Amino acid sequence: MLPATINIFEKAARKAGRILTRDFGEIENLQIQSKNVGDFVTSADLKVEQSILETLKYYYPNVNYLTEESGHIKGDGETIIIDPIDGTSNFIHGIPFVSIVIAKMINNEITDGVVYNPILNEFYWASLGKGSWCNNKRLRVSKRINLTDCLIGTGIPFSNRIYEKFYTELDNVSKNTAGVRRLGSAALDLAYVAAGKIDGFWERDLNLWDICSGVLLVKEAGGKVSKPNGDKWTTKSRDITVSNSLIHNKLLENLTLL
Ligand code: 2AM
Ligand code: CA
Repeated sequence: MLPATINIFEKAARKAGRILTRDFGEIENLQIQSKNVGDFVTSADLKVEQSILETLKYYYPNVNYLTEESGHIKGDGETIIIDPIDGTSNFIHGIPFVSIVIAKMINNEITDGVVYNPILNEFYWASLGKGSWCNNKRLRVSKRINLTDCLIGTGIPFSNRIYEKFYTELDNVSKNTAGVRRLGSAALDLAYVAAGKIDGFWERDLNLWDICSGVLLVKEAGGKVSKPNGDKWTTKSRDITVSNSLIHNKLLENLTLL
């Protein structure tokens, strides 16, 4: 049986997922605005977020809400974090690698999280101490021990500040692994590490709504989460490295040069 929180998150995600899927089929009619260079918001992001908030506020009227499109909505107690569409650029281009993210955080610890891709019908969820799952199937990270056999995900930074550093790391990781993937939704990248599809992932300058659920998915599937310099990852960290745990140190060796 699903934990009660996940049950409610699933209800909100599936309802909002129908809006996302409908608009995915009509992408030529989307209204698109640019928040920053390369950072877009569509009418679908706003509608999906409103739908999720509407469902959740019925069950959780008094919690804090931290969302990608409305920012910090004041309240007290625990916080619910929402990214209505992670992978907005993919969405705009009709590439079905997109997800809805909803997570619960208590005292700066993620306790429950979902990542839902309504186009591919993949519903990932994790709850503290209850494991990671996708559509009723328990997830485990991969068992690969040699970095040279591993497929590693990443995201290309949007900030000029870390651009050069990233290309040094990309050069290292490309030379020492079986390949690098840049899929475009950090939330799904982390879910894919939890599912053992890819063996690790790193990216810098992300927001908590991109990675909140994914961090718990990776941990509950037996993987490891840290900062790229090896320090402990916290909900305040903007940079992240995750892996199947077996290759973690080897992967970090490629990231900590600068
Ligand atoms: P989004 O699709 O919700 O915007 C891909 O590398 C990841 O980076 C996605 O999770 C994406 O989330 C996020 N992202 C997109 N634009 C960004 C920006 N300008 N700064 C930081 N992260 C961004
Ligand atoms: Ca996002």
